[in-house]
Amino acid sequence: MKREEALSLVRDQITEHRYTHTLGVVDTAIMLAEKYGADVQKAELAAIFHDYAKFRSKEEMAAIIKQQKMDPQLLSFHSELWHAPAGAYLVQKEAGVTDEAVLNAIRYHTSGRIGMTLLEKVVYVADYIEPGRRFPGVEEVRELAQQDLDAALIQALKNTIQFLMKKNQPVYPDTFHTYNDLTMKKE
Ligand code: DGI
Ligand code: FE
Ligand code: FE
Ligand code: FE
Repeated sequence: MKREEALSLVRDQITEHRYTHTLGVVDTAIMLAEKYGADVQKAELAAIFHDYAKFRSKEEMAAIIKQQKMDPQLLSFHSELWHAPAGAYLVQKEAGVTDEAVLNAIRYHTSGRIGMTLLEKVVYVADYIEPGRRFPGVEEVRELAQQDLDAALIQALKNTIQFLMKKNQPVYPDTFHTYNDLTMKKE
């Protein structure tokens, strides 16, 4: 699919603010893919579609998670997590994206997973550091992303887990598993 066609499909699904965020993720994902040797076109496509389902109703996303037999635990955790797996499904169904590597980068862009691919890491980190993001700790992750993608990803996960814990919110197990997996692999 061409960039412009994909962008116009996404633009109809999300708010203007979220669309601006998406354009930032696209630029950042392309930059990181070039830097770390990921497939640039796949990174671009995954970034364009990563928040496709962000404004679907909770009811629709929960129904998809049940019908498609996704991790049922998701439903016990914050609904903010649902747009990633539900989005991968909807992008396949409605936009006709079939590339599993691209769909997985969408599916795991919020929680991560054990054994993340380079493409998945690129999209995860791009989502976290795109130029429109302004939250405590983002600058540190931006700097790490210039040197070491895994270090940037670990720091982003750490910030997310700490942020959730400070608010007394539960942390989805895959978020912890991803943090542990990457931290144990680092020498
Ligand atoms: O969709 P975005 O805002 O661009 O970013 P995202 O998809 O990475 O994250 C969406 C939200 O999900 C964010 O506010 C943090 C939250 N989140 C990420 N991991 C977890 C989580 N929430 C819970 N409860 N548990 C998690 O493990
Ligand atoms: Fe998202
Ligand atoms: Fe993210
Ligand atoms: Fe996003």
